[in-house]
Amino acid sequence: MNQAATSVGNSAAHDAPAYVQHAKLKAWVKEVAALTKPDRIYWCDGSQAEYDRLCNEMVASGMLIRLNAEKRPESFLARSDPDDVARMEDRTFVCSKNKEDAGPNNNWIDPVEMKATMNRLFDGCMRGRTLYVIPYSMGPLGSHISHIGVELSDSPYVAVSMRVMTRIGTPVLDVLGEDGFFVPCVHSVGMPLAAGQKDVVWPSSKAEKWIVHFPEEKSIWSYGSGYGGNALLGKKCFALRIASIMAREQGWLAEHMLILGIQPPNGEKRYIAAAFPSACGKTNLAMLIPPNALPGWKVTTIGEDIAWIKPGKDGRLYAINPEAGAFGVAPGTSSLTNPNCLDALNRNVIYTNVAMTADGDVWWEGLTKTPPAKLIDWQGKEWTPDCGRKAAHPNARFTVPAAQIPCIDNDWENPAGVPISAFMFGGRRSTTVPLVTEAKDWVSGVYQAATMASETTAAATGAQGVVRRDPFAMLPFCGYHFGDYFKHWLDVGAKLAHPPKIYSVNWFRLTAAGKFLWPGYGENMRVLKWIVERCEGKAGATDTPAGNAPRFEDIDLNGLDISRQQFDELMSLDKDLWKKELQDHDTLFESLGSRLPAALSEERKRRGSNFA
Ligand code: TSX
Ligand code: MN
Repeated sequence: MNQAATSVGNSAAHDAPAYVQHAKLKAWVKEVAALTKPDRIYWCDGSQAEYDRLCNEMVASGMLIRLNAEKRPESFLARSDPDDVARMEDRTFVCSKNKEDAGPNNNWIDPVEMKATMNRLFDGCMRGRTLYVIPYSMGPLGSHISHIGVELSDSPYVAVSMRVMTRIGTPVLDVLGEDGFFVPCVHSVGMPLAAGQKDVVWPSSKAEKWIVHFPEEKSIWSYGSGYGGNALLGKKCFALRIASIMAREQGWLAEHMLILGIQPPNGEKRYIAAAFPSACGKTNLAMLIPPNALPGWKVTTIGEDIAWIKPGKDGRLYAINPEAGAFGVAPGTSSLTNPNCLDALNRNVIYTNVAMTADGDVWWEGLTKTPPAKLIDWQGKEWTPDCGRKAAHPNARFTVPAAQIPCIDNDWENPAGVPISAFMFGGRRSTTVPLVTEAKDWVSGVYQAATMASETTAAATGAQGVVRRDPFAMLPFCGYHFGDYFKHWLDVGAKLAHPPKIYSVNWFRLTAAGKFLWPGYGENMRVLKWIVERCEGKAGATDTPAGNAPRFEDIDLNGLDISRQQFDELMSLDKDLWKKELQDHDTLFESLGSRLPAALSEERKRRGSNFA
């Protein structure tokens, strides 16, 4: 970005503005500035005017393209460097003092060594740039379930994205007061500018990228990437990895879950929290539209990616969405798969790595059945349907305020949270796992969640149909040892007077001929209805080795063309496949060593004899 177009730093000589009352925050910003040596420091106030100004500056620098004002008002397109397009799990580290505490589910480097590496990399790394100070709240301001972070970043794209995804600015400093707790987060794209050096459109480090967490300090350092979860540190780094550690210490849960509200035609509204690995359609489920065949049922959205969940004095669990926006995968999102989401994307959106039409609209694979005859692809190159390349990057994203989701729940910003009636754990499984089962008790439900798995899709990994264990859909996000995490879940449940019921679901089972047995999408409402009616004590089930399962007559299939025989296939348990499945559970459990809770190995033994 050229200097003339850059926000004037609002703190002369690197001093904080007078309204900043928090001595430790001021000292930390000074310390990081002394290390990183930015040209300017800018404290974000979080206002609309500031957001507009930063976006305009990025349009001037070429980092953002303003989209068609009629078709996509107040919306922008960013094109990242082709080497900076996704989270980097192999560059993500949890640097606990004790290696064992990070567990087999995390990369680990000794924190003393890592601090030395960070001090070397960050020395002078913001030269020629502005350091943005971004105070943010994860969760509604002042909620007893919320927590505050402060991200220091040299990317204006991060500053504006954080304003969409979290609550930022001076109101956060007001809540923080003189000595409130915050999670310090330092981020640099890792490309300092020499005097007079022209910037590139998407600065990032070619040499090295690091996403680093210090559990004991509760701090986050990220270097070299400007993309998504690598750079918007409130999301995966804080709200999942660091928050999962805080949650264990403090007796709550930080989970990779959507939260939806279900209003039956006659009856009490219920909330369900659900965990799915990537490529299972979590955002689609969070915004589901019930089929006409189930009149009167309504679904609303609290959140579509992360849930912070705390036990209440009444013995129930209460959840908030710590985020204020959605950073979702664009490809595959359409008026067929997710009309609510598509409506939300009409205005005030930051798109990253989607394709652009000649008239400044956006396009991605799956948006329309027939692609436009000509596009500018995600790399800025001319594109035609027969050119053999994707128009949008498969991990192209939209960044949209949650308030714009048409089905957003009235209580989505309720500081008290919403009471959770049930947890759902799902995966993409072509065989073995039935459409839905209910765990008989909390321990059995935790076992189901701990052993959940998903088949990889070609889009994600290049390899199709490989089963990967992804406990609680937290494999890339749990900030500590999975054995300790399972134990924490067991402990939380044991203390609850009214624990939520726990369900396993699978929308993706195939016939022998490779056809989907279940229509999915809005029709998943039938499964949600059965779950709500189970919570009300109204729906029936039969006892199976995999848990309580709906019989054909227990689940409302009215208006669906599914025979009893097809339903039985969808729900069937294959003894040989389950024996193999249980052996795979053993492999996971063995990797956890002595930190595997005894209650789970006992549950494993019970299941072994159930399937014998
Ligand atoms: O998001 C999905 N959900 C959840 C929706 C609330 N997807 C897309 C997954 C990729 C992100 C699904 N795909 C779902 C689903 O429930 N089910 C399927 C599989 C499927 C795909 C197409 C059809 C049926 C099932 N139907 C036809 O092709 C006509
Ligand atoms: Mn996610």
